[in-house]
This record gives sequence, C-alpha cells and structure tokens, in this order.
Amino acid sequence: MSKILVLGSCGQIGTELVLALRQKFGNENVVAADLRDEYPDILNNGAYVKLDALDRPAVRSYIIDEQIKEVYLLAALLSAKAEKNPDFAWKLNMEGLFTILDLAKEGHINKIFWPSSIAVFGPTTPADYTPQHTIMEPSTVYGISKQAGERWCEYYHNKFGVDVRSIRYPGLISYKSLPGGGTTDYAVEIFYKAKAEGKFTSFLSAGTTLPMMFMDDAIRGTLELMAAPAEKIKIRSAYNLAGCSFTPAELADEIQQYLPEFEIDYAPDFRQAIADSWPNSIDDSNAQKDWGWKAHFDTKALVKVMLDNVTA
Ligand code: NAD
Ligand code: AKB
Repeated sequence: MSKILVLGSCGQIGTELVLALRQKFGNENVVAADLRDEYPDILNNGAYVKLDALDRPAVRSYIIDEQIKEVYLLAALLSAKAEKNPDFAWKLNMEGLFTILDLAKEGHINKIFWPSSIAVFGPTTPADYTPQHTIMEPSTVYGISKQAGERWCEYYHNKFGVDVRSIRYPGLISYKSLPGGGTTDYAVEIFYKAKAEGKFTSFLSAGTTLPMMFMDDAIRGTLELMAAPAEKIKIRSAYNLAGCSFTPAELADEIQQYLPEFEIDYAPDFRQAIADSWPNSIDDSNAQKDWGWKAHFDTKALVKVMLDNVTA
C-alpha cells in the first residue's frame, strides 16, 4: 500500500477525510499534515506532521523522502477570509497547488485530489441548475483562485499526464469539525446557536438560495472520484456536484420542525455580495454519468442528523 498525505488536514473537510481514508486504507498509510502545532484529538489514530504548504522545499523533501504517492491538498483560505486578505489568499491557494502538481509531473506522486468550489461561478453564470460547462466570471479572490487552479489542473493533466482529480464542492455542512471562514458557514453555525440559544442572526438574507451538501456525501463523493478508473474521469478541471439547495429561511423552517421555539433574524454583511454571485443549484449530470455520483442527503435528512449530533 502506498502512502497518502492530507495537507490541510485539521480543517472542516480534512478531519473527516483523514478518518475516512484511514478506515479505507489503514491508519498507518494515511498521514495528516497541517500548519498547526496541535491537531484535533480524533486524528490521533495515525501519524501527524507539521507542514507548511507554502514551504516548497519542506513539502518536496517530505513527500519524496516518505515516498508519498497520493496527496489531498486542502490548505486554502476560504471565500470570506480571502476577501479580507486577497494577496495572501492568492499566494496560499495557488503556490501550494504548483508544488504538488510539479511533484506529480516529476513522477514522485501518482494521484492528486485538489478541491475546487461553486465559487468558480459568478454573477453572469446561469444561477439555476448551473451546468458543468458555462460562463465563469467569478467576482471573489477565492473564486478567481479556484478557477485558475482548475485551469492549471487540466493543463498539467493534458500536457504532462498528471492524474489530478477535483470536485466543485458546494457549502459543506458537518458536525465533527467547524467551518473555516466561508460564506456558507452560516448553515453550520445555525445548528449550534439553535441548540445553545434558541435563536440565530443570519449574515445572509432570508431568501438567499445556495447549493449545500452534507459532509458524509462530500467525503463519499471524494473517495468514489479518487477510486474511479482513470479513463472514466473525463473532466480534469473539476466536477460539479450537487447535494441540496436551501435559503436561511427554509433551513430555519426545517429546524423549527424539531425546535418550535427557534427564532431567526437577518443582518446581512459583506458575505451577502459573495453569496449573491454564486449559483442557486447545480447540475451534476456529468459526475453521475462519468463515475456514478449520487447524493444521499436532502435538506430534511441533513437537518435531522445535524440536530441529533450538534451539542449546545
Ligand atoms: P478549513 O479552513 O476548515 O481548513 C483548512 C486547513 O488548512 C486548516 O486546518 C488550516 O490550518 C490548514 N492550512 C492553512 N494554511 C496552511 C498551510 N500554509 N499549510 C498547511 N496547512 C494549512 O477549510 P476546509 O473547509 O476544510 O476546506 C478545504 C478545502 O476544500 C479548501 O481548498 C476549500 O477551498 C475547499 N472547499 C471547502 C468547502 C467547504 O464548504 N468547507 C467548499 C468548497 C471547497
Ligand atoms: C465558502 O463558503 O467559501 C466555501 C465554499 C462554497 O467554497 N464553503
């Protein structure tokens, strides 16, 4: 079994992805890496290494010396944080990717997963049932970095045969680790506030529809994409993937089915403009056709599992 590295492993996706990869491939074969000194307790079933995705020589030596053959590169600044720090967001979101793509080009790595986002779409993109191939004029630094990343992934595949695979994740909803500074984070915070305080102030307006997905679906989709035979992966930029879509008001209604006293109000901030530039829903028929993708969690199922697991 060749070794797998998850770089950016202590965040919302990484924590659950490391656990899922260890369950599938064995604890000893999956190394969690992150910038942080401390890692979450739930990752203590396997190796952890402190590694800065921007330290190209360190990342290269680790991957070559340890004979890592598969890399999941998750280190990035998400949409809201990136708007506050555009220069650094561009640097982090692009330079780490080149380090990994180059290692694959040189033959050190066999396979890469690098996540894209619905942020690659922009205000001129058709917002409903957004197609795989469509107008893409992102208006956020995060979206621009993800779109550029997609182009580079496809380029390295076409020019150098690099086996890189990617998904345009929607907003991810989870209870094992907290989100890290995105526009869709409200849809996780709402559950904690509902349980703890019985009320929540949304930073997006009542009617803002966004594509979302429960984390179990996202992790399963990622493992399925990575396990698919290379010839089935027809898209080397990133696949559209859909879970469900809802507004803050619809999410609150669903929570009120379980917590009738729950109250929501609205105080949109700078994240509203980001959300307004993103799609309402996603057409993922290419992922369905190419490698058999199918979401399992709709809004109702997601709300139930979140309320069952989030503690005040
Ligand atoms: P997160 O912010 O929760 O986690 C990112 C992790 O990367 C953190 O643990 C952080 O410490 C680490 N990190 C930051 N800089 C680093 C560096 N220089 N070196 C090593 N580690 C570093 O993010 P996430 O939600 O887990 O997202 C992971 C990836 O998935 C990102 O590329 C993000 O753009 C993408 N994505 C996430 C979502 C979502 O809803 N969570 C949706 C679409 C795409
Ligand atoms: C964000 O809101 O920035 C992320 C994403 C959809 O990429 N959750």
